[in-house]
Amino acid sequence: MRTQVAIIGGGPAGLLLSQLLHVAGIDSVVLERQSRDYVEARIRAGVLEQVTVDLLEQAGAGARMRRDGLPHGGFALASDGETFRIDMQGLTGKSVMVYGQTELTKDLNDLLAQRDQPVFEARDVALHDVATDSPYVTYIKDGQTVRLDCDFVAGCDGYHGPSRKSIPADAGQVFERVYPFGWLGILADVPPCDHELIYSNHERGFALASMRSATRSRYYVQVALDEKLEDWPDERVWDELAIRLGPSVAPHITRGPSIEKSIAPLRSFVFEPMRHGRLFLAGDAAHIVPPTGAKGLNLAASDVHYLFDAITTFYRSGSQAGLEGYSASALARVWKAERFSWWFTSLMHRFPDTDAFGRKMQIAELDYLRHSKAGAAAVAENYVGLPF
Ligand code: RFL
Ligand code: PHB
Repeated sequence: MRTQVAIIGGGPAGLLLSQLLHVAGIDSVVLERQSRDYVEARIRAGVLEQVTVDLLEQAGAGARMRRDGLPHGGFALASDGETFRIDMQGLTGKSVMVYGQTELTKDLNDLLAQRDQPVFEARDVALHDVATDSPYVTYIKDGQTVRLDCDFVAGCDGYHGPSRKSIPADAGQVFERVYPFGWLGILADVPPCDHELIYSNHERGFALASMRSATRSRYYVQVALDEKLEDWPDERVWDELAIRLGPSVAPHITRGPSIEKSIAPLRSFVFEPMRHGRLFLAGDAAHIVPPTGAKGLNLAASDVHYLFDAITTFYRSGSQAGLEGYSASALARVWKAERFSWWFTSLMHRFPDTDAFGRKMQIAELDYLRHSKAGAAAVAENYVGLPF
């Protein structure tokens, strides 16, 4: 088989890239290890930046998001139960869209299905000769080994996929920070406690009130890394949320049975460069952010923006300039989102070594953001997403 762009991974990055290329008349094949049901059931991100919304529109995948997504012009920060609002719309003129990653994935999969893509349950995907002008990918489908020749390989296979691992160790550098806690997330079919998100710094640890729709809520609490899900029956999660979100929010929390519950560790990670020969990394394959800034999915989309531009420029004009510059352009935006996510995580969580002084610093900084328009504007500008 032959295609122009072999895309490894059918998460948001791979699906969006494939659909944008299709609209531009460029052929691609998406290889996804899991089944469609599995991919669409993974509960992850919920907040889209305007640039991500625009890219989905450009890909022709915006109709349901436009109808069902919830535009948010602000969010609340809470410090030991006292909340104040960051007015994103007023401070930046921009807003974000609350629309689940599951829904975005379904919308893109529906479009790709029209051309029999992605190839689901593609096993043992391996990359070959990516440092040459004739790269290819092999995989096993229904017991048969398939060879897929291509011009370019897009590594969109997430943190654990084979693409980044196929780059020789001496051809790249890893930058990493692992945080000493995780997030326990709960999804429930109950109305959200507020019309906007609430990020809370509490002495018992961080909590977040989020949502997927007017009838579906998503909440998180910071937990120690050795915590087990069995020790967190739903009632305990609701009790903890009520304490950490504070007395002004607690009465508005509607409890209900969880339809999903999981613990995710927090990590900052960047692999540089994001290109090796004809292999281009995009999304979680190249970088991870802690979820506090809601940037992971949005960075995947912004990488795709740069990569799509570079590939279309190459096929239209033969110019390699965009391909040569891809890693540097993408990384400039990645590092700013890494910084914001690291900073917001540091501000809002309880660290095992947070002493009385450290806690006072967090409270003073939150108090500063509450009363300083300049401080709040910097938070808002990063949260809505920096320009390309
Ligand atoms: P994905 O979504 O991990 O997709 C990679 C795909 O590659 C497949 N794959 C393989 N395919 C073939 N062969 C192999 N050997 C393969 N190995 C892996 C996988 O099955 C998968 O389908 O990466 P992508 O596309 O780069 O997208 C990144 C986002 O999914 C991720 O950054 C976000 O979910 C992060 N994130 C959030 N991001 C936001 O922008 N806003 C948020 O509000 C937000 N909240 C979150 C989050 C992530 C979370 N978790 C669970 C880590 C909340 C949580 C709790
Ligand atoms: C979510 O709704 O899953 C969500 C929202 C905001 C974040 C992280 C996760 O910062």
